[in-house]
Amino acid sequence: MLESYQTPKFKESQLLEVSRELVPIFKRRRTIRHFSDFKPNREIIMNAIQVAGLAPSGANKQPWSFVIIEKNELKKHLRDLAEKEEYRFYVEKPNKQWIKDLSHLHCNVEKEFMTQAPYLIAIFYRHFEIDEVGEKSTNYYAKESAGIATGMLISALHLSGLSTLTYTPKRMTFLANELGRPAHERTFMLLAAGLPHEKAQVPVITKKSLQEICDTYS
Ligand code: IYR
Repeated sequence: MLESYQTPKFKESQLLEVSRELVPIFKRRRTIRHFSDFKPNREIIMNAIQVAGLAPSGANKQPWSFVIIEKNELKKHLRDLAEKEEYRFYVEKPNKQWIKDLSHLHCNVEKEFMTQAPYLIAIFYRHFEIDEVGEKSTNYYAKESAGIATGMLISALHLSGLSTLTYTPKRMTFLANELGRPAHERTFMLLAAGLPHEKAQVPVITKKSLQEICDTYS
């Protein structure tokens, strides 16, 4: 079934101006690793997740779940497990090139943000669904769909004034296990959200220019 669609909000004469305004707003988005202990209203997180849930997905299957973690004991427990994984990554089985590529980002085994950030959002995706009678149905492009939704989540949080950290331990099955997720869910990433610590610092990095990332055939 189809229904008519009234395109969004702006007059044709405003489109260019609006698009230009977005650039500096998103230039200010940075991943931060040190969070303030101020806890923003949970509804901000919920609203951003609602935005994420509006993302396009393969066959509109919406193959994602978002789990908000606020409890201090749970954050501490997940941090301990994450640091075990990171010890393996950085110390026990280091991939020298990978670690060299990360050196400018100042990350290490310690994952202080996992207990510091007021909110951790674990994001899961599913390659298939299982209904009440155990019947399976396929999802399409599940990981790509979760990636798009996560991008929208990060954008919504940024526009709401919150900062985030995208955290992807090399092996992240511990997250699905500890959170008691269904066996067919895969962990996509953990997103920390909150306000930056007043002494937060970010690495000096550059982004590729428009010319470098964009080719035009006009
Ligand atoms: N998961 C590790 C390593 C790491 C990997 C990538 I790719 C990064 O962009 C940053 C870190 C860690 O979080 O320290």
